[in-house]
Amino acid sequence: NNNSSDSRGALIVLEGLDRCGKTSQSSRLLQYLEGLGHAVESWRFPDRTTSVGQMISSYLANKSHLDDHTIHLLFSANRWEKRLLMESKLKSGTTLIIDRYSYSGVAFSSAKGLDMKWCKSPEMGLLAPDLVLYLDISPEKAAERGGYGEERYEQLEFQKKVAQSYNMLNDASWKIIDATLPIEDVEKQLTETVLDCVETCRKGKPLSELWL
Ligand code: 2DT
Repeated sequence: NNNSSDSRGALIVLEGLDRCGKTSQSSRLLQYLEGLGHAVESWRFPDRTTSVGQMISSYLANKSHLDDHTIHLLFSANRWEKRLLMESKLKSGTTLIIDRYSYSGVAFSSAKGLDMKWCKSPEMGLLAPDLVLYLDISPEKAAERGGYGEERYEQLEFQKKVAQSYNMLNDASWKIIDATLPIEDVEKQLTETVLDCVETCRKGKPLSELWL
């Protein structure tokens, strides 16, 4: 088994535009790793279950209005309130698969015109992902998949700006995956990369912090 006391879990993040397939791929990854006997959990941000998360949820549903900076800081606070738990899970050997993280935070807020450096600053000190899987799809193709919901941000013009912001964020931890391939092909690419990452972390790669 991969769970000796001195080995840690991997922090794996899925990012991408709305309708890129993040959510179905994270549940496939979860099942896959569980099937191999790994300790693994799947999380998502925003975490709408906390009181900060409920404020975010109401904002996204257009039930409340907040200044752009204010909502940005709430998204960040929603990650900070999970940081301790995240670190202890990882240190105890559990791999976390996270649907959206700080990159969504920066990409969506800077797409509104907020300064990117300002957007990154409240993320400083959060745990840095070991791997960011970016599910790459054009905004037009994502829109064709149909069913943007009713939430704020789920509009083609805005998603185009988000895509541009994402393009400025990719660093060494990123792996860009063609999200237009058939779902099984996307999954295959993800599982290969993820296994590699889990192994590297298990062998003692140190945890690090944003912003790298
Ligand atoms: P979901 O549809 O995946 O629940 O996301 N968002 C998300 C931000 O603007 N900032 C953030 O920090 C995060 C994590 C992306 C809800 C929407 O919230 C956006 C889509």
